[in-house]
Amino acid sequence: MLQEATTKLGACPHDCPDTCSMIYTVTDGRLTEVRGNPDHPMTRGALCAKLNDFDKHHYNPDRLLYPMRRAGPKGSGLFERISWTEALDEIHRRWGAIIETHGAEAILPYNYLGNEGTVQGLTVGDAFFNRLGATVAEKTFCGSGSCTAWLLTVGPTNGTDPLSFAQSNYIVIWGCNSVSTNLHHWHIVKEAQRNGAKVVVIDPYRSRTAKEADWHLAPKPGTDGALAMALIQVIIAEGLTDDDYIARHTVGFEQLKERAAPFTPDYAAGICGIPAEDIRRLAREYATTRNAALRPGIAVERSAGGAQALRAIFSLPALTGSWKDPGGGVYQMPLWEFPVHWDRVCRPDLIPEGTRALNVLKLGAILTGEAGIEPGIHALMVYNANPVSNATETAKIKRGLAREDLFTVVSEHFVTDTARYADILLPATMAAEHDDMMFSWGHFFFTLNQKAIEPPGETVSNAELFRRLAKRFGFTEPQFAMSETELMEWYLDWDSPKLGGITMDHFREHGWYRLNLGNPESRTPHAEGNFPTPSGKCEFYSETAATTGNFVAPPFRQMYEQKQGGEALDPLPGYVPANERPETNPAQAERYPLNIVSPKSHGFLNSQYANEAHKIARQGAQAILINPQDAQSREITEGALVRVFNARGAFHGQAKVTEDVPPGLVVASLGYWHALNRDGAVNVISASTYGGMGHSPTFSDNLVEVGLAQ
Ligand SMILES: Nc1nc2c(c(=O)[nH]1)N[C@H]1C(S)=C(S)[C@@H](COP(=O)(O)OP(=O)(O)OC[C@H]3O[C@@H](n4cnc5c(=O)[nH]c(N)nc54)[C@H](O)[C@@H]3O)O[C@H]1N2
Ligand SMILES: Nc1nc2c(c(=O)[nH]1)N[C@H]1C(S)=C(S)[C@@H](COP(=O)(O)OP(=O)(O)OC[C@H]3O[C@@H](n4cnc5c(=O)[nH]c(N)nc54)[C@H](O)[C@@H]3O)O[C@H]1N2
Ligand code: SF4
Ligand SMILES: [Mo]
Repeated sequence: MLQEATTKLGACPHDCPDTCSMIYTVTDGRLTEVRGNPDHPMTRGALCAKLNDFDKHHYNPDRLLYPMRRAGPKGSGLFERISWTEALDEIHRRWGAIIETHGAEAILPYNYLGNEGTVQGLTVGDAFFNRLGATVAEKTFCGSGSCTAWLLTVGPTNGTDPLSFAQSNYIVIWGCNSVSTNLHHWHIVKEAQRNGAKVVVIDPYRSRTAKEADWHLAPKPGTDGALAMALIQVIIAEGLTDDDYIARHTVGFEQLKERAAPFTPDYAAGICGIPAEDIRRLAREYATTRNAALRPGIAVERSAGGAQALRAIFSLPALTGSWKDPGGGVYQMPLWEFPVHWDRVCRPDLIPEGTRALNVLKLGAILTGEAGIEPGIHALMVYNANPVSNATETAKIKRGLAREDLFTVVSEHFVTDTARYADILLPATMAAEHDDMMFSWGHFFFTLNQKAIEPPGETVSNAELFRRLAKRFGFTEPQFAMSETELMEWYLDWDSPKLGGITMDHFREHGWYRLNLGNPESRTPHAEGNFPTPSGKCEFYSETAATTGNFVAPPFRQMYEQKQGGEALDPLPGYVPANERPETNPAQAERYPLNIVSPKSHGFLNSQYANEAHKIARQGAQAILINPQDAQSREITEGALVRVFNARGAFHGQAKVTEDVPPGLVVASLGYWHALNRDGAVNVISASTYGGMGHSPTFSDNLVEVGLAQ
């Protein structure tokens, strides 16, 4: 007999700014429907194309359901089933021997944002690995450069509320493909557009979002700094500044003015490729329209000068006084004001004194020994992450993973490109099978995810995985025995006024809570300055940049304040040329003349869903977008199989010959699996070089050549 359907409140687990509130329907113990929560002011009852059949994802027959041990050569994908006891025993034995011979720092945890929950996400294993004494992994794939730039300029503020964009009259979306990557904000932008707001998109190619804009401006990738400095130059030179705001709430105006002076529109046009007249018009329109908002995406940081460009962009609203307007200011990554006790989550106090930190953007060099570190890495544990798809220089990572003397543990939903190299594979639960509390980097809501169904097979949540490991290693700190619900209770700062006195009961009843940060319709957090910087002002000139120097912001090097700074940074924003552009690196461009950008796909979530036939069918095979001029000179026709390559590697895709990309640029979206492609995927060509700040990646700062496949 069929039972009545019941519902539970869910939250999307993905690394997506929208963090949707969901409703799980369960019938007869089975997840039968997942839909958007209609009560949630951002979700508004709708999920995106990736998640609208999320229930089916849970029942994918390819799911990893049991612990496995490798039963073939590394990378072969051949495994045999073992028990949890065998798996934990083997991990305990192998790690124990490595610790004895090489020290615990020879163990490297590699986790990222496969799940971004407070309990199951980026930080879930930190306390355990800190207690073990493993190398601390610095993970700066996403947002690190923008966050360093944000903290230096305006401090740890949430900035503008995405919901406030309903009040905006002028919206600049800068390096963000909102239609695909921030859909629930895009709805608000469209609403403002219908009410008369002008929507400007700044993107090197005609993205889905650019196609829906009122005005698309296409800078060459990695040249945003020149454009932003020119906007500052025009605003100052033409007297469009809010002098009272500048005098009361900013530091370093005179120095910024001097820095910007050479960036006339004509000069900047020569660098970024946008006509001078358009630069002037953008500056004038932005500065003279009240309620003018900026939405920079993550993509801007992905070049040598990305973070410096962002500091210039973050300076704009303080020059024009747009922070005074509801629907003015900047919507960046509003994660700073979530009241979470990150020190309890990560337990930095457990890190043995002097333990090294390694940045895993360099994973290939670390694993192959090229990085020359001592002790080398002998054990790797990957969870919430798929570096072979998503990290840089991935051919090198594969070579490192193939090392016979490397003991690799991977916790996963599927046998991904990375999981194929595991010595031990551990099966992980999906969202409807465990509890979690989501914070957000795209809005001001905490969202509860309730376990709705029993985990299939022998899958366990990440929190349970680390409970089991801690027990096997004999760790007795109370945290290692806490349930998911106990962890949430302990992690959240319930006394914070931002939580308005609520308890867990509120979440159980409603599913979400909006932080007490003011009404989005009238909210102007920096109308009177109040920037949480050392000076309390918006810092065009940052003393911290000069004295403390470069740093990696809390989310990316565990959630605690960075203690020491790095190399000195420029105290002012500015333009820093890209590493790999024909103008800045002519020698390399001789062999590899085209720039490549590799943004997010519409149909996958990073590498997730890219193994599901119906999702691939909708997204299409790996496409290489190329301008007709570049295609013609290479005898490439529409649909031809092409090879994209540089000295770091090569991958294949189908040519899409289109005016959507300008000459000199190709676009290949992220996510495709090596195992399902002809060979490799886009990150085989990506450099592991750091961007200018926060050890950000440089995914938009690479040169390649494209030719017909053999
Ligand atoms: N070329 C290029 N490269 C990029 C980017 C780009 O734009 N271009 N973007 C970068 C950015 S911004 C990011 S955030 C990174 C993303 O990099 P990743 O965080 O590695 O991305 P995902 O593919 O979302 O997730 C990785 C894996 O986590 C697994 N997973 C999901 N949930 C769980 C769970 O609960 N438990 C366990 N154990 N595993 C789970 C999934 O099955 C998936 O295989 O990629 C970066 N790489
Ligand atoms: N559908 C979907 N949604 C996602 C994800 C996904 O994989 N798929 N991933 C999630 C994650 S982890 C993240 S970080 C966000 C990222 O979301 P976004 O910030 O939107 O990042 P991207 O889609 O990588 O790039 C956005 C646009 O920036 C452009 N761009 C690239 N380089 C430059 C540059 O140098 N300057 C300028 N001005 N523009 C540039 C690209 O052409 C692209 O159209 O999306 C999240 N949402
Ligand atoms: S991926 Fe983003 S838009 Fe899609 S359901 Fe999840 S949070 Fe919402
Ligand atoms: Mo990301």
